[in-house]
Amino acid sequence: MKTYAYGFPRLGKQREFKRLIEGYWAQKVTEEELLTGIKELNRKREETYQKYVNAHPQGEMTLYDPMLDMALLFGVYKAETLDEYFNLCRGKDALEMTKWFNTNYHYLVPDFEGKKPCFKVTTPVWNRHEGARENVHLIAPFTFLKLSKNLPQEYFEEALKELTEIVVQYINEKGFESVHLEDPALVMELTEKEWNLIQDAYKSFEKANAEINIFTYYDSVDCLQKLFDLPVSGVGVDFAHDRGENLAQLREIDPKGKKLFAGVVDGRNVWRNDLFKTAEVISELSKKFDVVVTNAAPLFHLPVNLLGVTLPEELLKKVAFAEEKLKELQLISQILSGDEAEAKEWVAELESSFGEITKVRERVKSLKEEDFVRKPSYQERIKKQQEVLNLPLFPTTTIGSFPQTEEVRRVRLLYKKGRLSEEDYKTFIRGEIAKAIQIQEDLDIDVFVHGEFERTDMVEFFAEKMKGIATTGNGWVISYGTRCYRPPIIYGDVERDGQMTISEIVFAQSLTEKPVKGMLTGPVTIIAWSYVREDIPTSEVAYQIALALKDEIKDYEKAGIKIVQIDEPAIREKAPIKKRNWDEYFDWAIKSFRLCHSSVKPETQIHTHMCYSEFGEIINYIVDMDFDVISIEASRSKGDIIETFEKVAFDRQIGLGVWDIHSPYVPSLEEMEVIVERALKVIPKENFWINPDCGLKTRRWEEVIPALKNMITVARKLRKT
Ligand code: THG
Ligand code: ZN
Repeated sequence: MKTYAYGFPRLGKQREFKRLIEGYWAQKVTEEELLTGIKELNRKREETYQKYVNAHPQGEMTLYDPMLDMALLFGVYKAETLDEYFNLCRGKDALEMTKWFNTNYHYLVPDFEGKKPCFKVTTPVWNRHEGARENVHLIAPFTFLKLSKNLPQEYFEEALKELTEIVVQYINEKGFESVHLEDPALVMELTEKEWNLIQDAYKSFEKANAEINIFTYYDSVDCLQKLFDLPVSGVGVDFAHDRGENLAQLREIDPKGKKLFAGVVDGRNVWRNDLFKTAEVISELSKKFDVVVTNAAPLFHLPVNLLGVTLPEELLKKVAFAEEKLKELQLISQILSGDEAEAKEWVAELESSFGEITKVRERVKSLKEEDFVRKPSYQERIKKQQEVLNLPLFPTTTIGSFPQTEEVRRVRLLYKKGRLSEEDYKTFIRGEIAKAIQIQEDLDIDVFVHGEFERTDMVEFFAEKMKGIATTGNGWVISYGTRCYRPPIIYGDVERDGQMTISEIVFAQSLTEKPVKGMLTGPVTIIAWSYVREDIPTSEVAYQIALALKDEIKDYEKAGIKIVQIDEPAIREKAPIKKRNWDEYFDWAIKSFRLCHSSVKPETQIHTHMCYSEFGEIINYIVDMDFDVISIEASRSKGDIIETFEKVAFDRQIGLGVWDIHSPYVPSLEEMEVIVERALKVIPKENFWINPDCGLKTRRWEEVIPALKNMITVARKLRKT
């Protein structure tokens, strides 16, 4: 049985990718050092593949993002120098960034600016295909165009045809022997028209003098037979996240002589594969298909390998990161050739339960419908909240975090490494909180935050505080560009191991008369940015986390905290790719949020925050979360958001971001006022808050203070009119 793998992380075990590229940006690494360093890193990646599998793509390495590389290769943008290349990635002329399907990876969005595209083969500064001949990595034309923006509908058909032809021309000119073509957009819910366009355009692959294998992943393909009808050599499908829909179709499909790249090893979650069960499926499929065993989705959603990872011993025997996933492909192939010894050892611990079954299971089981419902109604409780809080019209606040200065980071690291005592660390954090409170007093903000100086990544912070969630120490994954995070692993029943955030919030509140917001990360976001157990339903995990947060909120109330914010920035990204699966997802996602706050006092005000601008399709679900106040991003695409709120009956309070914190630019009074004026046409002024559009941890105080000053002035002027 042949094995194949793709999408191995480019980051490097020591995060070499980040060091090289950020080093180049800081002018500490020369162009030549960067390019040789990246090539060396890629060589190591390819060596790792070769240790375990028969074949892998070539030319996968990018300097920032594969979508950008496609756009450059086929003439959508131009980059003849490295600086031109990176200007498209960051800084004021950078492309917009958005989530890659339902993952936490962000890609650069090619923008056609409403014009008719014109493609041509170019040789960009970063020639990722240099020396590549076999399984040369490309993003397929359909996915590329589908994920781009401002390509007018009337040009789509022609663009798809043209781009496909150009891709074929490129393949032939370069003399590639085989091509690895990634087409994950084929798992979206496509119209019949789209399928026709694809079939029509992809006819051009007949003219390619290379074997073309087309890979889909992250979900099932609705019309899988259509892919086997295409003039390609092989089709790759995902068996890990397809709800069984791919396998069911394959049983009926006519292979038409195509290879089946059976994606059986999960590329998105860390759990070890049930190798013998997988081998059975492969045996069955082999009767009909020429099968190649592969991963179900690119492996870059996983850390490089388990070396030096700080997980409990028992957990280590149950998980696999990217390199171990390659090993699993090898083991499946061994089983199929009758060699079972090593595979048996690998799965030996799979059945054993891990982590104790705790009382939280009972607590979740005994939940009733009324536990998800907050009483009294919003209209009644908002009056009580207003009596307690006594806020002016157009209340001002910030989202949660304040700048994480060099010093904050340095001191936190010292503490983590054990070189600073807990007491000294706490004193330092309290000092930072006190400074932040004073700054907010001086600015005369209405609702305060403590600044989150004790938190690195918000999800990792809560993971460390909760039982049943492990953190990995060095399990880094790229979120976008060179930015990384370490997803925790939710392996057991989740419970609060004592208070998590109370002491910092209460300390902050003790310094001021103004209300300080309690700050929590919601269940869906904790799940979305972690690896989650699969032995119980995700909904149950969400309710366990919600109960922990619920207890935390009770403690806030006991300590006199009057406002609690539960952030859910990931609620949109975690939604399934196919909309027909949305109701099921949003049902538990919303209920988990409601469970957090359902038993708070009427006068406790519940806020939430989400940071993206496409609310149109989810607004009705969002309303159902039953918060009192929501703050959302608006400063980039104000128009769309305001339109959305015109269409629904939205009776809650809302803070539209009047300042885009993603750039160091300090907006003027006038710019903020434009946003407010437009919004006030659809949102009653009694419901309107004034705030930035996201947390301020990536900004510097030098930008924060003047921008907040302008924000306060806007609110004051509004109150006078
Ligand atoms: N946390 C997690 N996921 C996220 C976000 C987050 N996904 C979406 C959004 N925010 C954007 N993602 C990131 C991820 C990482 C960083 C910024 C935005 C970042 N990381 C530091 C780095 O790479 O240098 C890591 C620093 C450290 O912890 O040592 O800046 O907030 N889970
Ligand atoms: Zn945000």
